[in-house]
Amino acid sequence: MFCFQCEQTAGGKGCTGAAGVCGKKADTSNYQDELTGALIALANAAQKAQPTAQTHRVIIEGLFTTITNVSFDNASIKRQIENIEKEKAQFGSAFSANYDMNRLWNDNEDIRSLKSLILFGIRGMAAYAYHAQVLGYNDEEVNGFFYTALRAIGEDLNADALLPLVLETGKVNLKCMALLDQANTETYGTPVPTKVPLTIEKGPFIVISGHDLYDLHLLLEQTKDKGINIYTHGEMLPAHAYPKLKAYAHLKGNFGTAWQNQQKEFDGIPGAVLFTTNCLMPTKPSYHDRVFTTEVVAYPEMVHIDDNKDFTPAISKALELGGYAEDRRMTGINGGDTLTTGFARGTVLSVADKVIDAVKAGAIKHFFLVGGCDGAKVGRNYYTEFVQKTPKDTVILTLACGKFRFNDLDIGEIGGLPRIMDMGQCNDAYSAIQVASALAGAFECDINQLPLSLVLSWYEQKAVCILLTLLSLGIKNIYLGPTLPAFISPNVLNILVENFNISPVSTPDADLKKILG
Ligand code: FSO
Ligand code: SF4
Repeated sequence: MFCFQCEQTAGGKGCTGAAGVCGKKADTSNYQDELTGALIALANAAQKAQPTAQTHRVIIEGLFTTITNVSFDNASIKRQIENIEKEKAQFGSAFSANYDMNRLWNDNEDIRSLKSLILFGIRGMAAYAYHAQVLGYNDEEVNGFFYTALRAIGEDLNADALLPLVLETGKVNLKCMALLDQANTETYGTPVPTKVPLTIEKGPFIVISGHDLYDLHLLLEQTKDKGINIYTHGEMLPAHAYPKLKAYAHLKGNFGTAWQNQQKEFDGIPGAVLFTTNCLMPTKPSYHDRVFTTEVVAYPEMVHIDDNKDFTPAISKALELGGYAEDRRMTGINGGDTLTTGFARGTVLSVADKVIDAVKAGAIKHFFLVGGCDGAKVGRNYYTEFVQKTPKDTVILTLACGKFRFNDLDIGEIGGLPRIMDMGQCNDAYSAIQVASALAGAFECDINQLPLSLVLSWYEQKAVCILLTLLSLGIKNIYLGPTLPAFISPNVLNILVENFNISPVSTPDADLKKILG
């Protein structure tokens, strides 16, 4: 196996040998490569034909499956490869041979780096396209780009040809995040600021993790009047802010913190856990029997809820386990009892005048977007410390699961608004971009001239596509950590530094000093 797509890759270089750091076994990794090679062939075969909605679906599901911490299950990956072959066969004479991913892994390091940015970027984007699709939202440009990008990975292209495609990946991902934003808000309403308790009430409960609001909605419907409470986990936290989801009284609160703590937090949990997307970690025996997967998430011998979305197995398990005997007070990383979410573009833009006045009056000196993924590295304390050290006249916008490092902190308010504002999931980077564009418009300047700094944390491939989106918008001076991706070669890094002045995070004090002068 060879895999270097995530931040925790072995030795900061690549996972090889029997298994990856994430627990993905060598044979699973090889099947995922085979799947990707088959997708490239399908994209080639479909070039002169008319791909159907089913072809799009097969491509999107295939890419989504290979994201870190999504699938550990060879059987389901093999089924997907068969589906790709079937789809390809339909295009008859346009048959093309499957691409051997080792050609990519053994390529010149700059070509490999640029193609990896494209491949990992479209993997992340595919997850967003998937969530939009299940709500009935599709975009031809987004769908079409998956084929273009896959074909490019299989072709002999030089750096000059690949570089524009890297930025194009980011540009199309902006469209994809906009599509998902539209799907989520038109279906479930505009998020409103919402306080989310961390206490788990006594009685049966189900914890739902991941990004898919549609799955949460179906689960809420199937569990109402059953005496089961529902708690979000990880990236599902922002769901509490959507009016149509919030309306369910049994959507009670949030369980635990970010993904990398799940083996500890789910240890012996007396409730069921449903994973709708990443980030699933290998389970421990104390809770293996109560974890359920759906969509493309899969784990050997774990009950998978298929497309008919009958959550009965998880519901029965929750009832059987019965939950805690008494209400259980849980806290965030820093001891806080509640988390606040729901500061997506709708809310922030509705108070834009107030925010602009506060900036003009000097009450708000600077905005930070401290967002992205969490992970296990010790160095990630940087983000907690950074937030704690920001001056009182600054505002922290945040999104994705990295915020669990600091979202239970009370660092005060400015003009009636909390200083930490959670904009939502990673895909809600779209909201942050909309807010930044609106501020730039109000101040008649470029986004780069705003008193705004982006301090980002990455872990998996969704962070890759979002980073590419920010670069495609010409956003400069991004701080990225906890370490730079292994798949960025020194030459490609030079390009990023020269054109975008991207820099690795150093220490909170040094970076704050640099930013605030
Ligand atoms: Fe995993 Fe976290 Fe949202 Fe990342 S839960 S690590 S950018 O935030 O993607 O899925
Ligand atoms: Fe290693 Fe990350 Fe790949 Fe898992 S996803 S095998 S940890 S690089």
